[in-house]
Amino acid sequence: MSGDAESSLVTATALRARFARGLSELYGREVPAYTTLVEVSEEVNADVVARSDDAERFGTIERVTAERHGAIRLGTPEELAQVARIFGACGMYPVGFYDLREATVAIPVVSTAFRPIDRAELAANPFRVFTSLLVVDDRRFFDAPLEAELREFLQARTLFGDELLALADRAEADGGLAAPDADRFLELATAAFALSPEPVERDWYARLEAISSVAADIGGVAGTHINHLTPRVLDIDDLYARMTERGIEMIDRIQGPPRTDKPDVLLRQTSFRALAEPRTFRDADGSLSSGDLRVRFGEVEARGVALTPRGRELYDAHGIEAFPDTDEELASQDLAYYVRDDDGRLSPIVYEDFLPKSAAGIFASNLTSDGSLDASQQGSARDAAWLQGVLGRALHDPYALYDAERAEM
Ligand code: OOG
Ligand code: NI
Repeated sequence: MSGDAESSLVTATALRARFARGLSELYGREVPAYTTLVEVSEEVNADVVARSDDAERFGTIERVTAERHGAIRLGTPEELAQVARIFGACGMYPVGFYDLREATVAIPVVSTAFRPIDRAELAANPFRVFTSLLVVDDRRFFDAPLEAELREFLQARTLFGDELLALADRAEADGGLAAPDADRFLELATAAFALSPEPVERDWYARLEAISSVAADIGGVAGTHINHLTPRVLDIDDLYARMTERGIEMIDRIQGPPRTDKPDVLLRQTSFRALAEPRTFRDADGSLSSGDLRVRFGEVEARGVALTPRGRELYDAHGIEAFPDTDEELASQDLAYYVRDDDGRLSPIVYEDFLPKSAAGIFASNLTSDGSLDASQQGSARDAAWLQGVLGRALHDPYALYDAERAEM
């Protein structure tokens, strides 16, 4: 390819930034309370920047202002492999394996997060999508006849069309797309995550919902959709207070480490309750009627320094109280990841991933029913190797990425 053609390509980095913006506009139209959340987040961030000298220690304000994570939920391995190609076009690769079936309130999914994996790309735009896959053969949730029905329903739908996938593959092979193709790719990719206007089969949805509302949200509807889109905030306690002041009902707590005077670690998240969204239902006699579903909500997060395996072990066993008070100690005790900047000061490596406990808490806080689970049955085996096979591409280990980043500097 000639230099000119190459330089006129819309790069993966640009596609990712535009994709995040496109989804943000879509979600803002669909869930107006999200727009309020973004506005309040921007107010909080501006105030933190105005009052604090080291507001940008976990990333530039430009990065943080544009930063979002999305959550989507899929039904089949094929759908997951396809979405990996779409995200791959945007320079987002699968990182980490999360088994939410092991949570206190078990959710019948396994998950990964698609995100950029190198420092420059994260700095340019860190858009990430927590992506969950329903485990249809987990007998604790679905008996054999229901599994068969689920499979049939899921096989019959197409989430990502051929044109979209062909553009995604071309983008990934060439490192970008020519401008008109980029526009078309982004139009199709964004539309694939819009709420489907297809009527929801009322009885089918209700049967799944009795088992798990997440199962119903995946296997009970014709399309996938953004479940939530999460802005990043520099002071989540302040955000929580301001949202509550505005009369928005938040979940009862902030998930993750409590606030302390120590360096911020990992990830803190909170959300507002899912809102009723009008949907069309099809009843058993074929007639259409309107109703609503509560599955989509607003979440916000604050990010701190990434912990090493040793730091994570300490955190899981003893909580944040067991941590030392300074960056120097966190670094010298190999509890958290840092690099040294040109002046020899420690600069934290931001935690770019998710916390299974918080993820389960976020899922659980928005479940409409407790669901039901047959604990006498065996869960089906799923692990990172299985997921990597489904994805057909490397599933990155988050610690390996943080280690490499630390070693590079
Ligand atoms: C994903 C829940 C996990 C997070 O921020 O931990 C998540 C979902 O609700 O589909 O997004
Ligand atoms: Ni989330």
